[in-house]
Amino acid sequence: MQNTTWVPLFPEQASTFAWQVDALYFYLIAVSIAFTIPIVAAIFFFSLKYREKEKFATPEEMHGSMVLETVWSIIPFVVSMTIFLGGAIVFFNQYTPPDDAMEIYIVGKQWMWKAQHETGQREINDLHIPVGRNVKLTMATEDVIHSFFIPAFRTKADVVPGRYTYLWFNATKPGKYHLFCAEYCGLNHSGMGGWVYVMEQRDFDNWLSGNVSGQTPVEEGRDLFTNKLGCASCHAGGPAQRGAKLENVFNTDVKLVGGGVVKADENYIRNSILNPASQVVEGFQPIMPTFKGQVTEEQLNSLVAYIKSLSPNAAAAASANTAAANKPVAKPAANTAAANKPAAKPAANSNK
Ligand code: HEC
Ligand SMILES: [Cu+2]
Repeated sequence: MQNTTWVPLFPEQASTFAWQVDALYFYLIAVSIAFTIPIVAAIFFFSLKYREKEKFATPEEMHGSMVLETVWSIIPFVVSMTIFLGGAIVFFNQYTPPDDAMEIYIVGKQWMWKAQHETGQREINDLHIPVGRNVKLTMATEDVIHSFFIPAFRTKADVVPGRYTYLWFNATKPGKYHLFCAEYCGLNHSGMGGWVYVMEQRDFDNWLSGNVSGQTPVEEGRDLFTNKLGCASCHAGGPAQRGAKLENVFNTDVKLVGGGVVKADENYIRNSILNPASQVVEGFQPIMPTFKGQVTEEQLNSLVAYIKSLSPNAAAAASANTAAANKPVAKPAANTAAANKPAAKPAANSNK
């Protein structure tokens, strides 16, 4: 079955998560049915069996049953734990982007989705991605809360003002899939959507090279950093600089004035640029001006990409992994199972 699914009314299953989410969903329905039917049956049965047969009858005294109580405590406990475990495993997997993922920056805005690839290509309301690769979206919004939703991938994440949120997926079949905004965001909310194009790696490479790209995010970030925003006047590098060291800072623990320690991830860098006084690096004065209101979300993405590129170790590790992941995948099914270790149930893949 290529363009339909095994369940009527359901969108196609086109990512490694899809069958897991569906399986969990049907499990919940099965559990609900398994409890509802006996309960309703018991209501009818008992209301008939114990209906009033004579006026003012005195019922027999009952002293409870240990066995009954134990059974009806343990069974629901086990059932609810399987729901919890299943949900937690799928959730954890969905919201922990793998390190080797190809990165794409997404900016939501009333009422469109803007995407930028690592190579610089930009697109609006379209997203081209290769099949069988881990793709990580780093998402921000220029205005209100939006929510990035690809039903066929069974994944969704809110895009929240003032911070980055992430989404990742691994598409399993080439095709064209709906992309929506799933958080009511004003007048044209319903029009805020488009298409995700999942392509064979070769077609994707062609698409990338066939599309004019401006500067890559890293190049644009460097330009902003050294020329347009004057960050380099304090962060030029070397011992004499007034600003904190930015080289090799990404993904390390940074000590802050006041004793805290934070991990220098994308949200930290973003916050350092917009609210520098809120997290001051140990040993420095809070002299860095805020750049709030002076940079767009897209420029922020570029600055973050540039600062990440100053940590070649973190970056090299990532790109080595990317190169490995680049190789055509011979057996997508095997890949799928490996990518979803905890819940890998190859049998469920056979529904494709
Ligand atoms: C007036 C000098 C000055 C300018 C201009 C400046 N910074 Fe800073 N920056 C600092 C100082 C001082 C610190 C360390 C204290 C702090 O955390 O606020 C810092 C800290 C940082 C940090 C956290 C670094 C770490 O090691 O944890 C980042 C990221 C950063 N700056 C980025 C930028 C960017 C991007 C720009 C340009 C948009 C910029 N800075 C412009 C002085 C400056
Ligand atoms: Cu929206």
